[in-house]
Amino acid sequence: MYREHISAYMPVYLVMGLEGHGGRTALEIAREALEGGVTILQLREKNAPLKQVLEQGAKLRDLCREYRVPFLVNDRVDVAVLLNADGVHVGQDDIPGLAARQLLGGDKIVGISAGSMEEAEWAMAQGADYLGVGPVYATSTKPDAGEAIGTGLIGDIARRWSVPTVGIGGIHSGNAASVIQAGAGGVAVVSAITKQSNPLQAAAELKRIVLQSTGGR
Ligand code: TZP
Ligand code: MG
Repeated sequence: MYREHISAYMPVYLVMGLEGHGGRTALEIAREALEGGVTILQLREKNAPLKQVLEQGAKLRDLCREYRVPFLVNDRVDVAVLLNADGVHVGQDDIPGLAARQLLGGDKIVGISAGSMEEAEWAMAQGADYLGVGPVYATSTKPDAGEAIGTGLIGDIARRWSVPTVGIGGIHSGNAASVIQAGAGGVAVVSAITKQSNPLQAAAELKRIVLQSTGGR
């Protein structure tokens, strides 16, 4: 049901893992972020045992349901199915979008990463519901993210397709407006929310900036 309104969920896209929240639980951080106005949440957990991912993922999913925001799973279509998530986000080397959709069904969201026009073309051919474009700026959250690409690709994509996009990589309240002005429908962030002492306030500030910068779009 979220899929048909996907662009409405782009503004503040929270990407988070289960660990590394400075003594706080992922669930606590997520609740505050949702309270602050996060519009979609992606569980991106690369290390934890699957048992833990399923247990904690179910709690995050229920929390997202409470706040009526889509809950997505990074990479793992099997985990998304088991958790009855609202969709997946996959990279260029993960399960292809069309295959993910085959497993998930037509009402689920399939988001795909793109760091170049060629990758965007592939993502569009794979039926992406939205594109995660980046890394826009330098980030230490994903060491293998590659060189920052800036906001140019976001504009190029917006001129070519009507697909919603989120910028990702090194985005914070100081540069979020540029990402939106370039044509993105939202900003996807990890540290700008999860690493802040007040995730609620951080999310609310990002939302204010994004909504202000989208103007009438
Ligand atoms: N994909 C491209 S950059 C990135 C991911 C998952 C990490 C973004 O993290 P941060 O902390 O918002 O820079
Ligand atoms: Mg991936």
